Amino acid sequence: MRLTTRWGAAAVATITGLVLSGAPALAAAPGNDTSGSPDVIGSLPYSATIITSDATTDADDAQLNPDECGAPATDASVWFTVTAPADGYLAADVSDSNYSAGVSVGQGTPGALTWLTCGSGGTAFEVVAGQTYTILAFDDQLDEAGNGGTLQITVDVAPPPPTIDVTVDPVGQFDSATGGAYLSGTVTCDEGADLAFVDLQLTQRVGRLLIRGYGGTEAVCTGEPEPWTVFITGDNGTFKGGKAVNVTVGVACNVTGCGEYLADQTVQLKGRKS
Ligand SMILES: [Ca+2]
Repeated sequence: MRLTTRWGAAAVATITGLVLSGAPALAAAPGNDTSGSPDVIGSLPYSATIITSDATTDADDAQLNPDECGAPATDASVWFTVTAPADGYLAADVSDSNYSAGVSVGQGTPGALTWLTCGSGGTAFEVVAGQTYTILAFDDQLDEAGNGGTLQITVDVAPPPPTIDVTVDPVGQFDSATGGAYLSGTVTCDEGADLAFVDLQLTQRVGRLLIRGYGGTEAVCTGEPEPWTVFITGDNGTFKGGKAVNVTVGVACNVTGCGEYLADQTVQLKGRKS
């Protein structure tokens, strides 16, 4: 599943104008073109293929595209509702459509919808059991062409954002040949994370200088503690034996969102044979 969040300003800036295709003969708008007649998603996982070439956009769409969402367009929009089977997260994915599609999610009745979140290609959203959510799927015109096409939409339960925990060994090593320092530890993050990394900032007072360096590594998320080692060189000098302060940032993301870890600690640097 490929999901991205919101629409970036750079992407919006590329939109120079909409090119609307002529309506083919014998065409008809899909039954869920307007907010008053959504397709009701009965059970999950849900998937559907809908020809949206003759779907239209209207004022109700605008309610689900506030400035915070920022979709360049909500052309060829179609509507769905889904009632959450349990507390947690749902994900709506339209990235397999044959045009640049996006989704936006809200709650309420048509004409009085409260926007929750949106995304190009899809989005995930937190849900409360028994509550009904409105999903709008549309042509966001990032491809600057056409009006809809073949919409492929799936809606399913999604995992919560992954958790991540990082440990840093209290003793690191400095390498007198290079002036760099090795820090090590473990990272524990939930299986299923698409992206995870550990970033480190190491600072050490050496004489009158505050030596500062940065390093990082991608993390493997298995649900178990996995070892990491990072080599950090000082940007403005070399590290020495003694105390140093380390700031650790860990991030792990999945389709729903990201979990973060942030901590600082004192580490002791000891010499290493190079
Ligand atoms: Ca519509």
